[in-house]
Amino acid sequence: EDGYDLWLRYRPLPPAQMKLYGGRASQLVLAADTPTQRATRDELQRGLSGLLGRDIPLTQTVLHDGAIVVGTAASSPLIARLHWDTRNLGSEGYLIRSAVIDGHAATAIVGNSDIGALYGAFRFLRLLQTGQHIDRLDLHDAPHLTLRVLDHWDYLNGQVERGYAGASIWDWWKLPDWRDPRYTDYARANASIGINGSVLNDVAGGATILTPTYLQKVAALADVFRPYGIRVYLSIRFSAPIEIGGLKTADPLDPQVRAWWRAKADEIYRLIPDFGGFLVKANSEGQPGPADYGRTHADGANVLADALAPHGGVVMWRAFVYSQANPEDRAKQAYDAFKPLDGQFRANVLVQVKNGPIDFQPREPFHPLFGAMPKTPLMMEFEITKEYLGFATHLVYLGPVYEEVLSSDTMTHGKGSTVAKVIDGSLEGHRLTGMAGDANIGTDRDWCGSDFNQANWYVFGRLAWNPSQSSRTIAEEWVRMTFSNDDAFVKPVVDMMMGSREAAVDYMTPLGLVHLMGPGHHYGPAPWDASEAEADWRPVYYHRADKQGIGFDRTRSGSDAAAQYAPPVAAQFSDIQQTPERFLLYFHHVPWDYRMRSGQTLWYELVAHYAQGVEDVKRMRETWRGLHGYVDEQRYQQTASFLAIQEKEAQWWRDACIAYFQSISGQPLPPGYAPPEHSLKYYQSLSFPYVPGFSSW
Ligand code: BDP
Repeated sequence: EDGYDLWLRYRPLPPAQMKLYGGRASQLVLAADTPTQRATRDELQRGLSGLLGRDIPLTQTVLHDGAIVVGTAASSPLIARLHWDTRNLGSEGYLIRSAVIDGHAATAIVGNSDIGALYGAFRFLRLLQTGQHIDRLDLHDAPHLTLRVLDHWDYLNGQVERGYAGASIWDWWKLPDWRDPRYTDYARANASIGINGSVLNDVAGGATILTPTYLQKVAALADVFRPYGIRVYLSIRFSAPIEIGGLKTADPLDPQVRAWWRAKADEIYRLIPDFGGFLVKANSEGQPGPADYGRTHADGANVLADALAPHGGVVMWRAFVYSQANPEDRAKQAYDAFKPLDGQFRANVLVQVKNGPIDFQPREPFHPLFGAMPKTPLMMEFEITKEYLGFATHLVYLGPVYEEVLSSDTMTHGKGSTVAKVIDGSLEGHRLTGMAGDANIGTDRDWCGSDFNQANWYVFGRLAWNPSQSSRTIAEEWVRMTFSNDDAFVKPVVDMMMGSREAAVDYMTPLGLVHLMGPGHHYGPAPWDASEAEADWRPVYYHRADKQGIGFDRTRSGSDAAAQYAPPVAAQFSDIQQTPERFLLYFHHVPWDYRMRSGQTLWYELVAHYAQGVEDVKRMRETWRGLHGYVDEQRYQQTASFLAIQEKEAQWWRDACIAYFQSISGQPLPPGYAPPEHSLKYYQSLSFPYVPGFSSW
């Protein structure tokens, strides 16, 4: 097994389960008139025949017990006759119910739209894949967010920025004529977890994607995705009116520029009537933007919004901005730039905010913009690709990262004002809502660079559907579908996944440290590094270690970034006693001999966390070794080898960081902790000329 099938493996179930389900899957009754209905039929046939080991006949009517009746009241007279109330399902929800139809026991999978029925079909298959009972079903579900989108950081030349799973899966050269079957499998996988949008190109790409030639290619992909309920979106370059439009300016208030964007939007919608809209990275890390003309982010977003509005498109305008001219505290800048603009964006603009204020670190507090812009729909941006978390090989399940942020309490409307409620619109009454994930997909056979990285794509989609779910439950689902339903396998693997993020935090950036990674490529430890041209790209800028202590003072005596949170949260983060230790060095500069809650000194605890991270990875290896018999050889070996790499690199992180911080603190190693294997000089001398996913090589 090479992992290509993802969680849609559909291998034969154990005989006992097959028997249990057999009587409940005797025939399929559905219409196959539209592309989505045919996709639904194909998936159910593929899934049921795979899982149950026999073909399930398609019929027009219910002939005997065990029929699966699928569709909408409009597509199926049988469903229409049930007269079920489906109003709470919206346009993408579904219900699955055991019922008597034409005198026979049957299962009905019902949506208000073909897409709802398709989502229901995937859910029904998941029930079988995860070993659930299906004889007395009565469940319904509908997405909590409107836009559930993958952002591909793919360049048109095939490179994927921060991609560790091969090249871009979009073959722009052969499009639009050759539609690789992989595009359909991509759409199936996304639909199976409810993802309904795909931004095809990198936020830092050029304007070529908007030329007529490329729009034809984009339209071909949109055609492949449409039956699966997935819309395409494009990242645009703000200066496109100059680069491909021949204008002298891209000033968003210039009438010619406005007209250019309107005409461009009209052109796109002629080719792609359900085009989703634009994603924009502007005035960030060298990208052009409205500030080049003295205009605001709202001015920039609104010119695009006005062009898209007649067609129903949206703008996803990123808040990931920081000005390198003023690096006092990068963590404060997005809030400072965007908070004053609340209320100035058009109704079809979402401001897309990264989960934390720095940049997808192993751990950061939630972004202070959540809850701070009540008049503006804020869209969550998570990173699925593991840019700061060991690239392809380290086993780090990101569910806990996402869950930790989504369940954080912004306190902006009192207790219970979680980030999840900000982004699902319930806190501030927004109907337009969304979540974006920076994809980890490439041309590798297993799509994501490792089997376990697939879980991060999976959990992103499931949380975008409903951000209040538990990441443990989702991990368990994924393990059952991807590997095995055997509880003796599932439990230890889920435990291993759930602990994996904390392990990585411990061996990379414990106690609230951030951004200690190698400069530029972000691989491996480099806490000593001060080589970057920009102050706020240097690890030393973030940890601020000196003879006295370590950490970034973000209280009133420092940058006061803590004050950007709602008062109760600000008070907590400003008070060293109340700050959770996991964020200690993010908010405070702390003396090495500071007494931690354990009674030990900060220095002692720092070393202990680094050592713990390595121990955890050793335990993960042992766990996996104990599960050899449950997994096919190919996937077993890959994970085993990758865990060996992870252990080696966790040790490297531990040793390099301890060697460096010891050189600053001058403190002896606590008793019982082995000294680093090599000298600090050795770790500092390592170099990595070719690192995947890093655009400047
Ligand atoms: C950072 C990446 C950089 C991205 C940037 C972004 O290092 O490659 O372009 O985020 O999100 O995490 O725009």
